[in-house]
Amino acid sequence: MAREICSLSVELGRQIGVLIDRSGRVIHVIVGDNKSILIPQLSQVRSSTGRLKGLRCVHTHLKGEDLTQDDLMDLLFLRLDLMAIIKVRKDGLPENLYAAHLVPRPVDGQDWVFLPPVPPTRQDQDIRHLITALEDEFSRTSQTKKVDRNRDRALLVSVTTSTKKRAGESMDELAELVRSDDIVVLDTFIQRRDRINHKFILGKGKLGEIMLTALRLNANLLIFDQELNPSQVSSITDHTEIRVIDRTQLILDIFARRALSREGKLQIEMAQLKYLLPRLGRRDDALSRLTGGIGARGPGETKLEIDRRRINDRLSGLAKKLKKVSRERQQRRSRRRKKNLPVISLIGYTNAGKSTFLNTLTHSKILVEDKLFATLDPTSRRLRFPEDVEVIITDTVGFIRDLPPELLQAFKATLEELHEADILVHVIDVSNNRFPEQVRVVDQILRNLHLETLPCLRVLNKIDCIPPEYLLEQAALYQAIPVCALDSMTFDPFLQQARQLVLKKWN
Ligand SMILES: Nc1nc2c(ncn2[C@@H]2O[C@H](COP(=O)(O)OP(=O)(O)OP(=O)(O)O)[C@@H](O)[C@H]2O)c(=O)[nH]1
Ligand SMILES: [Mg+2]
Repeated sequence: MAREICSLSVELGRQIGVLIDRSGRVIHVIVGDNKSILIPQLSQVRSSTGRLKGLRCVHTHLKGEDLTQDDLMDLLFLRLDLMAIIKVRKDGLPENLYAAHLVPRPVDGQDWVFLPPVPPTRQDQDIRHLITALEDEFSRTSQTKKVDRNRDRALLVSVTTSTKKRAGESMDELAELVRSDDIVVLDTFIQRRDRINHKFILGKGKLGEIMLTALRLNANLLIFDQELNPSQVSSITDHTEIRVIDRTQLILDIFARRALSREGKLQIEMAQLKYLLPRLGRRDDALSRLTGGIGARGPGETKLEIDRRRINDRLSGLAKKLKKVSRERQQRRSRRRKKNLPVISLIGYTNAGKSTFLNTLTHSKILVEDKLFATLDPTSRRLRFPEDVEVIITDTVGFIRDLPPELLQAFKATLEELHEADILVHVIDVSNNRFPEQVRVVDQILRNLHLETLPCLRVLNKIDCIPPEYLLEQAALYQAIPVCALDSMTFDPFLQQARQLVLKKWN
């Protein structure tokens, strides 16, 4: 076969390449120009269950050049079993075959090794043995990081203009979010830049480094700390097949997993679709490149338009259902109002301890977890203060920095319920070293929701985890009441102040 390809290649003056699977079958033929070939997206090609793609690329080089940097990048980005070139002589006959493959550990500082040149006819058997051995070696080297195969395994990436300290803190929070979504974190990369490129989120060199780590640690997901635009996403997915998501999608995913109430589920589906809609454009691109635009289309209508219309239909359907559900909620709420009790709403950054506080205050058993966004559905309980003042106390969804606007919009109805509160109690996790930033974020969200005029009591929670001197200092600084939400013995100062505020507002 090599002979035919070489003579055709010379005749056309173009490189010709073939993708060969492990049983030796040619599954794709590529015709390039005189200097390069462009390997198509292979995401739909299922050819191996191993770490490598299960495909090798063999192509012609017409001017006697060695494997190029681009060839090696393709080898890496597409996780090819092998990248090989055949140098073709002027008379159209094959010279030798030159090949390179990836290695689990760098050899002499290189991430790939070159095989000695061989006549092209003599490759097949040896190469198959070589690839089997390579797969074995790759899986053996990552045994040290044994992880559950069913869980996603991610590399976290931050490309940022902010300071090292802030980038690190933000990365820590991203890791907590990732953990809350039941994903394993394998490694993190922080790339600081003077400016962010709006087309390419990462340079090819850095992307190469990340892909190599992904291959060696067996990661299947890249999660970016920054929201990515469609062009930045495709600047990665055009070259590699690894899944890419950003922080917003991660938060949406956590919410989708955790929503229990019908209203919550509707709200999240809406937020996810709204996030998806402007990002559809590029997807169709990739799709039509793969399918050649055949199938799944009505006359005169592109696949993209159909998807858009479906999503828009679904969105208006959701909006209707939501309206109905929130009417029902309002009826419930006005029934509660008739009981004429003051309402205290607990608010605060996610994981601050709001639900724990409510549980201990009212002897309830709302789900409490050391995960972000444990609570999505608002819950109310009655609470009797000393001397028989009775109130309703409600728990809400936690806040977070850079809350996706789609999500804020979707939860607007739930959050608007906060307007009914007589008093807000802002629960702060003083044991978290990022808490000052978290307080700022919560105050800002309250302003955005026009809730800043409500009386608000600040509570410093988790005081069991910090030294007393530090607590004194911070309580004075934030004019906040210390509590340990796990221990009702610490609640007296809070109960007294809350009671006073209620009586003042209520009489
Ligand atoms: N040590 C200590 N841990 C606490 C305290 N209060 C809450 N926690 C822990 O903090 C974690 C989060 O508590 P939650 O009550 O779920 O926090 P939340 O504010 O409701 O969080 P979201 O619902 O996710 O917004 C849990 O692991 C709690 O056990 C406290 O006073 N001391
Ligand atoms: Mg909660």
